[in-house]
Amino acid sequence: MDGQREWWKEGVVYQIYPQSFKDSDGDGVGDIPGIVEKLDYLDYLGVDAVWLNPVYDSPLADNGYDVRDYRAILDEYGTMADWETLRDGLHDRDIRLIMDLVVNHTSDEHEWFRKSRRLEDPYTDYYVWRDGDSDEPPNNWESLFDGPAWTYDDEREAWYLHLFDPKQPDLDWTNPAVREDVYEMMRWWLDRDVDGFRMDVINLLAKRDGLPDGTDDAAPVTGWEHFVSAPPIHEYIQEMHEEVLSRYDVMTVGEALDVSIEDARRFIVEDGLDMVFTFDHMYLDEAGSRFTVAEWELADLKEVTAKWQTGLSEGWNSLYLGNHDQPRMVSRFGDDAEYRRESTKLLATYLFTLKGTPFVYQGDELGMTNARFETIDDYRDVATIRAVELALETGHIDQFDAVRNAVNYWTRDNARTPMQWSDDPNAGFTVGEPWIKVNEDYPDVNVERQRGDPDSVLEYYRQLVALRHEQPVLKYGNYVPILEEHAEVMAYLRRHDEQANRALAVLNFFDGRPVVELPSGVEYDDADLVCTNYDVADPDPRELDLRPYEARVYLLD
Ligand code: TEU
Repeated sequence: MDGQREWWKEGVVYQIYPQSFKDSDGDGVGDIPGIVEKLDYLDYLGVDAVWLNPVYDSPLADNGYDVRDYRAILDEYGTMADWETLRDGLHDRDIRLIMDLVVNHTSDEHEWFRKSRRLEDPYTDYYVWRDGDSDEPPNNWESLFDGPAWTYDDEREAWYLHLFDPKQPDLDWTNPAVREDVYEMMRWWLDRDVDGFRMDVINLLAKRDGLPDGTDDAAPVTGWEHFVSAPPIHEYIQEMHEEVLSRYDVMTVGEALDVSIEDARRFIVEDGLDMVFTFDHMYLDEAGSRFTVAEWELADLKEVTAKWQTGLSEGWNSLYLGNHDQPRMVSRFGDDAEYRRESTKLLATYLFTLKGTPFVYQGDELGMTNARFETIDDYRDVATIRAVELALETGHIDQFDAVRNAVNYWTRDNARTPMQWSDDPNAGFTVGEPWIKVNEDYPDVNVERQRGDPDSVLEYYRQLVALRHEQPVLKYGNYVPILEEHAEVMAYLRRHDEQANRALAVLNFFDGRPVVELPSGVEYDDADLVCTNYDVADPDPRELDLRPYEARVYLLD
């Protein structure tokens, strides 16, 4: 059952990281007028919505995920009037605007926190404060950015919780006044015609009553089981729905770390979110720390794909292979050297032919790759810098070189290098000094070069966006895996229960040349090849002699 038809089930979302998209004034930092300059590019891509990473006033300790004022635009990014111009420019082109909602924490420079640490009412209990000895944190929880999740505040002479950086204190969601203030802020934006929210770490808002010590040794960080999808998280989201979301026609997608199918189902079916971002596929190459990398296995990718495609039957999936926190998808799941183009197209085909809403991260539509950072000074990401500094400090590593390759692989800065517009200096991103290194491959990989070239990754993405719009079976058809045991090829059908037409995707995930025999029992006589990343002389799907990273999509009548 697909429930109602909705625009966000039928469309494609494009994610913009404002700091790195386009700089209009030469200060080296992307900005809102820069995005406005590129509205026609978004229109040309054909996307239906933009998810804008945070543009709120912020000291940028975590690039905007540390909000100082929810109702103001960061100076470097522009003004509220610029934001309105962007919103209207998007709406004029029938593109929706999804804002980032960051309400697990604020910046420590937010007025609420400044007053809270001075014990000023009504803000005294807006954050998770605990009294105690300055040398003994209230519990053993660790921050997702390394080190303890508690910092002792000399001003208030108490500990405050921060699941991320010390400059990102966690709000106390048990306090009804906090919740009401957040809801009011959400209504404030919705009344300004935003079309929805991407909700940052939405399943971390609730902390288990009593804040017990973490005991799960296998958890990514200590305490995990007490703040990831912990009670009463579902009650909070239901309340948010009742108080805010149900009153507007909007799209929501909650970032849900380590979420189970059952919790995802509850967030969507019972609590009223439209989608969640899941992480199983983002954990496939993890080996317990940011200083190691595991090789991902196709069998595992097939397993997690099937798990969510078939497991969330009452809800709706979000589909993504990269974002501003992740390595570039082609450097991770493809081959970013010899088969950069082919493998990017292959991954894009996977993304666009599954059931759910595809999210495209800026630059992926060009096949942008991980960057090469030479020294620790090249990094900008607080998570990377903290991890390396702490490891050096504690003697866990004795020099950066020992972990350079893994750090280079994982650093969130890979996704944050400037968008590559042309082969002008700095990829046409800025005429100034960019805030972060530009990826050296820009003379080759850029919009200007790819636009209009029928073989380019960019034109391939456009074709996929259009295909998605045109073919109901790609939107609503169910996922039926085939060739499940094949070591190199992933393949599946998309099928409507009530209609005869189907789609077939065959994806060679490696650089070999597998010969594939499709299972019998499916009628291939009227197979129409609608999308592929190679010239195909013989489109008959019964004779599949695949080339490296070859992808084919057929419609079957
Ligand atoms: O991300 C949540 C999160 O846990 C990731 O940052 C994760 O730690 C990272 O992927 C390392 O693997 C969200 C935002 O997307 C991220 O940019 C913020 O830094 C974080 O929340 C805090 O707001």
